[in-house]
Amino acid sequence: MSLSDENLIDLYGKMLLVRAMEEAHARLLKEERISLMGHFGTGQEAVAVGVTGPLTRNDILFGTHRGVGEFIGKGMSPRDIWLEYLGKETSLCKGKGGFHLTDRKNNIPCVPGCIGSDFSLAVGTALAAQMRKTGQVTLYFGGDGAYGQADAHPSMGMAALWKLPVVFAICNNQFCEYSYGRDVNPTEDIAPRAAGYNIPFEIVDGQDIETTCEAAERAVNHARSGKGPYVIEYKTFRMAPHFTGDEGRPEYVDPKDIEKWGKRDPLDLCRRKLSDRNILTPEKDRIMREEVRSEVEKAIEEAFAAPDPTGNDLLRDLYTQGGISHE
Ligand SMILES: Cc1ncc(C[n+]2csc(CCOP(=O)(O)OP(=O)(O)O)c2C)c(N)n1
Repeated sequence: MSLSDENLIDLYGKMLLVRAMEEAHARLLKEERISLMGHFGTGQEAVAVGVTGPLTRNDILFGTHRGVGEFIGKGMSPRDIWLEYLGKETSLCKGKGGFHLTDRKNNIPCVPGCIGSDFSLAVGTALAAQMRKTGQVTLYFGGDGAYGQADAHPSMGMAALWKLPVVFAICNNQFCEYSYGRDVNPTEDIAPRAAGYNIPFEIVDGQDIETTCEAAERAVNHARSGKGPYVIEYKTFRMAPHFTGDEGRPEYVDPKDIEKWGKRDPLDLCRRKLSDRNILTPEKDRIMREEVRSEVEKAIEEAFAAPDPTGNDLLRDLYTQGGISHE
């Protein structure tokens, strides 16, 4: 099974957009036009874009602090992200979100500051979908570090017991902040823990967009068809430092790993596939990159020009009635 030409080029475009967004973020920090730090997902684009590939807008995403991949994949626009990053009055959270992206219209409830504290929220949205029979799947997308948090286990246990429509996806980028996973995890793989809850799991290559998206498709179909939760572990590597304030401290990263994983950059791999299928020429690639870059620049300039919130705006909309929407 392989993705259609149309699907593959669409996912490539999304990965280009993710990388361009994060490169622009880095540049604006360097130029001192912004002070918002970033945790970039360079090298992990095929995981974040692939895992969200099979989701509909109606499905629910719990994403991570690392970059914009899954948010772009779920449908957030560069404009909405930059308005949020710059804390503008016209942003989705009217200046209250920052880099913890939240987008009600795309069913992205929150990114918590406390890693892994949202596992039980994902079980809650999956339970609500099951009770309301909405057909929605919840995707909980977290790092290998997040899956070491205590709340992961009762959440997986309840999801399995009640056969809830939730996919637990693990982005194993081999780091938890400043430590290699091998120094903090007793096992090399995280996903087999699912067996303890009788949840099916698989472990797949995180660099190949077809593999990442197809694994997500199997998981989402399983959850949507009423069979309960599913776990996928994506093997990838964090090419960026933990965060933008960490640039000068890469001493804990083995340069051999950077060299090895750099050879399997997900954008390069996808470009090669597209070229092998004769659907991407170097010229078309150049045009796609240019279009993506100008889309990002336009979003940034629009966000800079947007109004800032007033003191009163910051006290508005702190409580809501309703919650997750469903069609
Ligand atoms: C409960 C908690 N402990 C520590 C932190 C600080 N922290 C922020 S990101 C991060 C690393 C999390 O690792 P992982 O989930 O693997 O994601 P990655 O950063 O590798 O993408 C840590 C420890 C936090 N935000 N919350």
